Amino acid sequence: MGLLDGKTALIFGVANERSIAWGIAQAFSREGAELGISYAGEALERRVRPLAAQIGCDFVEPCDVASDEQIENITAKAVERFGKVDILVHAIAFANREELSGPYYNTSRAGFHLAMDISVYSFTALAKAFQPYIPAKGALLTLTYYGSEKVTPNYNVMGVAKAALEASVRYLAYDFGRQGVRVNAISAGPVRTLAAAGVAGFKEMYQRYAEVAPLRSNITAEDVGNAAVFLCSDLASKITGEILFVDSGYNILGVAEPIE
Ligand code: NAD
Ligand code: 0WE
Repeated sequence: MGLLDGKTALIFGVANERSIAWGIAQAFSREGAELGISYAGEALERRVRPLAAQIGCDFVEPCDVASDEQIENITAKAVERFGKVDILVHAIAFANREELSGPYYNTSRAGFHLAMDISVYSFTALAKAFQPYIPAKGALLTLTYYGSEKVTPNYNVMGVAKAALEASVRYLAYDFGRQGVRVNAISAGPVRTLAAAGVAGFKEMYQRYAEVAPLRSNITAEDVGNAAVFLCSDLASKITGEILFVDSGYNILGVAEPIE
């Protein structure tokens, strides 16, 4: 008996085996969901297809979420294949690298728009496209980070984007509530994925996190996958519009104790 038996889930944002989306896909598969996976562009196909095969998933489709046309296409393909989509997971973010260091006030207009389009609007665009095909008891899920609430040096425009994404979760939760569909986010602690690689100061911040967080531990994509199973399963049937921290308790701290 799996927690997601009989449910169809479409997961956006698998880039490689370190992706949080991949941790979610594995956990969903373990719990009995029928899966579809979407990736950003042709270049990723040779990485993503073999991963999908590992969990017996053969619905593997590209979708650049900057394109309304590609969102329409994948919606049509998913509906043709599955007939309905119970669960949609959005694990996508992007800002130009130059926006992720130095002072926030140097953010360019174009860089601001791009970060908002890919990291925020895309969740709303997917919600809109799939709305007619998500039955009651369905769930939408996105991924956020604490830099939306408190300053994380260099996170910059992404922090502003995540604040807008979290507000989108609440507005979407209101809209979808009438059809019995829930909308939530997981706020994950730092994970060493492609999107974290090469970020100025990430390594130091990641190490310090495990020293100061209440659970004295970093988090993994598997931890996020397990929380995602809960939020998208009927166990969470009255939880919507919520931001659930999977962060070893880091966000409750007022002051980090100095390390000896
Ligand atoms: P990742 O690089 O594995 O995943 C990011 C994904 O976004 C990639 O699959 C990439 O292809 C996709 N993407 C970027 N532009 C796209 C576009 N135009 N169209 C479609 N897809 C596009 O990194 P990740 O850390 O697994 O990131 C997944 C989510 O988790 C992001 O929303 C990120 O902000 C969030 N998050 C990450 C961390 C962390 O420390 N890694 C912490 C909290 C939240
Ligand atoms: O949401 C994220 C990753 C966001 C991200 C990262 C990149 C790096 C490479 C979005 N776009 C890009 N574009 C690139 O070209 N995280 C929560 C991980 C992360 O990223 C940071 C962090 C943390 C934590 C960036 C600066 C400071 C801290």
